[in-house]
Amino acid sequence: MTTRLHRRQFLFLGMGSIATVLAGGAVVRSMQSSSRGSRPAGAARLSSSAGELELDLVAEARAGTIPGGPAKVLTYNGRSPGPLLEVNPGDRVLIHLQNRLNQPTNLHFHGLHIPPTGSADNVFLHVAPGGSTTYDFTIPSNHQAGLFYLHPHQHGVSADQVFGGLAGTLIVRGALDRIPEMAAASEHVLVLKDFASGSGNPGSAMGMGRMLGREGPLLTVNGALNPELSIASGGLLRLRLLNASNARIYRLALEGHTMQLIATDGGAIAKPELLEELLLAPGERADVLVQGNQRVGSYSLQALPSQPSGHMGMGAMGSPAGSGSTLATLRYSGAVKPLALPMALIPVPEMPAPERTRRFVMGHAMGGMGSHGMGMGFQINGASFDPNRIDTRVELGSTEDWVIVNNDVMDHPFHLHTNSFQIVNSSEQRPAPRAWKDTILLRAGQEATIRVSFQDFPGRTVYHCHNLDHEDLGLMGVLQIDGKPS
Ligand SMILES: [Cu+2]
Repeated sequence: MTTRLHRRQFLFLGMGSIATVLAGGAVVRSMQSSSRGSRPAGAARLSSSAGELELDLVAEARAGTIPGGPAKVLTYNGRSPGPLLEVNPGDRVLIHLQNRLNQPTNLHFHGLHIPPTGSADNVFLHVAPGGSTTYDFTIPSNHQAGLFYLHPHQHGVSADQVFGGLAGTLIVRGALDRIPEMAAASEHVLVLKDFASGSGNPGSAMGMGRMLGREGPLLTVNGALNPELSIASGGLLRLRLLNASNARIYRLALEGHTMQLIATDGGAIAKPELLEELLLAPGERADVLVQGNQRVGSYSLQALPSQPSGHMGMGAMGSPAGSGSTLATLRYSGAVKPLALPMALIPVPEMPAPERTRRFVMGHAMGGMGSHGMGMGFQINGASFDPNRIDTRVELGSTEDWVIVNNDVMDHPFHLHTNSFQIVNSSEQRPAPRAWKDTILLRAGQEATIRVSFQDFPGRTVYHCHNLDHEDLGLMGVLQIDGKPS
């Protein structure tokens, strides 16, 4: 049975500013392919029509096609990454998930502000091998435009399944896309994911590899090695980046070019911010604009050597050594009348004052605390994940500051489900613009304060490390949001 949401859901995410942008002469990107009725299997992109997106999503292992890559890749509808879904605020989404894996699975809609319960973003739902279920939810009418991430969240095997290839993307269209300069840009979604080499064993890692979080040596973009992107001289390229890797942290730079940051995990920022390079931890997204203002030629999108903290000199297992790796190649092709950068994007409202502050300390303990008896248990505030225990109880409608402390020798990207947050304080030196985030990287020894309002949706949800091996080994807590939806 599925729960249907007939009610429109509302949340506070700066609607006043969206109305201002709409009044400014917007261009609506036209929607392609209709899904209603036809539900084409195997399509690379599926867009909603008439307020609904319905699709079958089949999770299964297929023969790998990455040169030098694993013999088997885990796919959605035969693809890794799976189809790109494109919806509008207010749309109903129906996903018929079929599990053709040999282990249970489920879906998490990373970053979406939808209920954590019923048949929506419910990570406590499990779909047995051979089984199926229907995810059925409505994108709130005032949801932020952004890039969101579908992936399995089956505790204990999340990392196996994500490292094996399961990932999907979902775009919510909105005011950001209607800003004329944005509408004029050409857009590419880039799913960054590392794969094991053919000789590696992608599934069920044990011991150290699992403790550090598995990284593979093959750095793919949308499942391909070094794909080509084209940009016109004078043109504007919008790159929508998702780190769908299990553990790898990317330090990205585009040869010969700067990037302009326009959106973070949960949506747009107020104005473009110049970036020389971009750090992207697992689960994080970034939207950048690139101007085609250099000499005609080819330029590489590079993954520069990251600086893992890891006191044991670890955290980059399987990383290419030395200088950067080329992830993709940007090639100039044609010319257009030079396009300008947008001057203003979407204001990010200041959050209400917090009603209380909590502290979350991430670390690990030796001695079989993990749910899989690996002799290693990751913990938050001294406890490994237990789905039957509520770790944190908050009131619907309240605002809190959470101090997240990484007391460990490894890096931990902290992710909160259901509600986006703002970073109010961090050990990073560089001041960051106010932004909507759902994942924040904490290097070993770092701490940060995030501010979150628990809006619209009561129920049980989770927060965890997005190094998914760490999550599977216990670095996750249960959040209960008490209250009645308004
Ligand atoms: Cu971690």
